[in-house]
Amino acid sequence: MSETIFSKIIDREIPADIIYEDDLCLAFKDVNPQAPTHFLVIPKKPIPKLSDAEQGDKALLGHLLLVAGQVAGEQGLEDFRLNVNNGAGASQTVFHLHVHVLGGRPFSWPPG
Ligand code: DGP
Repeated sequence: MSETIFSKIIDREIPADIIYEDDLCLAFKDVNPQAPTHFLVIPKKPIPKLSDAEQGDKALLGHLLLVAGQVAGEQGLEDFRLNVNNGAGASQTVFHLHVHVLGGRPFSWPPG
């Protein structure tokens, strides 16, 4: 996989407002927030998009969701929305798997 802006954040080559890190993943504030609270949870493993994940990534994917919920709580969110864009046609722009976590405002359904 070619290097992305997110692998540079993992490697501390470019700055980010990192709010959580462990051996498997990183959470940091989105540079272009779409809600009062908007952060991203990314695996350190460079999986380009969700549909590239494999059976061996099962525990990692579960970990990303658990971390998303835990950090949302730490950020003071009770209600929040998770979003994963898979592919350019679904508005994915950075091809390193990431879970958007948004909160602090009402969300409508269905999403746009
Ligand atoms: P997506 O469209 O799902 O690929 O979302 C990519 C998100 O990544 C988008 O909401 C903006 C955010 N983003 C892009 N570049 C940077 C960056 O350099 N730093 C941070 N913190 N966020 C970024």
